[in-house]
Amino acid sequence: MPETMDGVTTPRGAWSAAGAVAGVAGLAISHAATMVLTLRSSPLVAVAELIIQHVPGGLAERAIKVLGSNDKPFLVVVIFLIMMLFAMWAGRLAEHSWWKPILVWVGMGAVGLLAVLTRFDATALDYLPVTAGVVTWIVALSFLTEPLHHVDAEHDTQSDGKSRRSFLIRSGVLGAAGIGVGIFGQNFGAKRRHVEETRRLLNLPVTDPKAPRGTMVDVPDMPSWKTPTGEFYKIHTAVVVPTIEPQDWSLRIHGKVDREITLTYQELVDRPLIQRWITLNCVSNPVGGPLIGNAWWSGVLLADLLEEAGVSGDADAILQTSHDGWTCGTPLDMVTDRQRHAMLAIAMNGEPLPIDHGFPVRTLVPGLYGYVSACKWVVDIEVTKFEDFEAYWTDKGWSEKGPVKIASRIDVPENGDDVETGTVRIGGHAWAQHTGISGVEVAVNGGEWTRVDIGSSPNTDTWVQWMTEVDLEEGDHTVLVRAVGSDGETQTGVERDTRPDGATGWHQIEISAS
Ligand SMILES: Nc1nc2c(c(=O)[nH]1)N[C@H]1C(S)=C(S)[C@@H](COP(=O)(O)O)O[C@H]1N2
Ligand SMILES: [Mo]
Repeated sequence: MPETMDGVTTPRGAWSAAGAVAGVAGLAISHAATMVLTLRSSPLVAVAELIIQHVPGGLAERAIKVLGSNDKPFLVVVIFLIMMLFAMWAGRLAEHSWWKPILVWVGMGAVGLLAVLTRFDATALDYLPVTAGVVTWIVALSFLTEPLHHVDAEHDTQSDGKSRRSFLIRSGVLGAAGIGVGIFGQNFGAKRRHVEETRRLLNLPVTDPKAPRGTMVDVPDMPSWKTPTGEFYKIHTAVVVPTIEPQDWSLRIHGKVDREITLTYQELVDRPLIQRWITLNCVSNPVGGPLIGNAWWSGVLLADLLEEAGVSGDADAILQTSHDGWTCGTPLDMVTDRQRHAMLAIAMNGEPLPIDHGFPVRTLVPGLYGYVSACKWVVDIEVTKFEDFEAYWTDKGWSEKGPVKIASRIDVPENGDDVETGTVRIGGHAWAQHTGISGVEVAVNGGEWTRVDIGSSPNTDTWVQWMTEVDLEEGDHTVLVRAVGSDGETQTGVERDTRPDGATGWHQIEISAS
């Protein structure tokens, strides 16, 4: 084909070029996604690692001899070039078929997925960069080749010139966008890595005690009373969580106060610290659900800071704002009450807060659901009135106030489990933060409510574990649990949805004994 396109050699070449540009764009996106999510390595590198892992020893040795320590970068470049060949092939296939290129992209994606998911440190997020890359490939190729479909290679007409120009412009835009996103991802990832490093090097004067004696009941497979940080549930609206260097953090306390306060991280850490066991839970936790955790938190008493600021008489709320713009409103009397121990937390289980749990500083108010109190990455506290603002979730149909409702859960056995007939140990948790739990009752197969053993708790702000033994004959059985608060209130069996202010109802499991 003798004809040339401006800059691109032949129409055939244009289809290949479209494939190559789409290929690079997809790789850039997957790299950006990898960096933003701070996963260890991009899918391309994972493929290289997969190959290295399965290459016969002798061959690997020879490669190392020839290439020295460049063997890995070399492999990555080779894989990149092979992918480019496939990408160009996909581009050429697009001339006559819309689905054949998709098969090529999905095939490459499948290899990438295999590589990232078979790594020993694979996480649930690892499929995201691959998916983002494949989607980009498919969309970018159809975007690029759309003008090419209007080019008539045999007869050069004026409209051909337009289509070609359109193709070149699209390639340029897409290529630049891909590179831009790649660089953003790279920088962002580097920033998170840097904050991660600062966090790791922080030496805070905090402790990390074991669960106090008597808190744990003796039931095999019970989750521990103290939730390991890595297992603590996470809820936030931010797609990309804030990464804040402690030296860049400050908190402004203002509004209806006598003296506005601005605190730096160092000033906060230098203040007297309090440390407490506190159970935090989410208003969206369904009956029996997992959105609850118990940790050892270290921080500064909010009541002290608010006293220094001097709150004015007609205020009834604080409006907290996070670095990412998320907001929540908390009753003022609960954060000025010293006995409630509302705090600006800097550490969780003896370590600086993990980034995902609000590093460097988050709020905790025992007895309130997270959505009205536990502001992560908190940077602003305004003393104000409830009637003067709408917070993030209250604006979306959730209740303005969110006191924790008394609740209980069966952890062992799990719903649907098969157990052996005879004596079966059953265990779980019960909570009513800042009120406390005085008892837990269990009913088997619709029988009478029976009091069971409960573990101890260091304060009323934590959950308690409970356990009992029941005799089960062969067949299906149901177990129900309910808690009794230290205020005498028995947990209601009336079933309510999580919205607007927290679920109610008894947790029930069905198990079968054989
Ligand atoms: N900045 C910010 N803070 C937030 C949220 C959020 O979306 N953004 N979610 C809240 C909700 S709904 C809960 S239940 C808790 C969860 O805290 P965790 O992720 O540390 O378990 O954080 C609260 N603080
Ligand atoms: Mo929540």
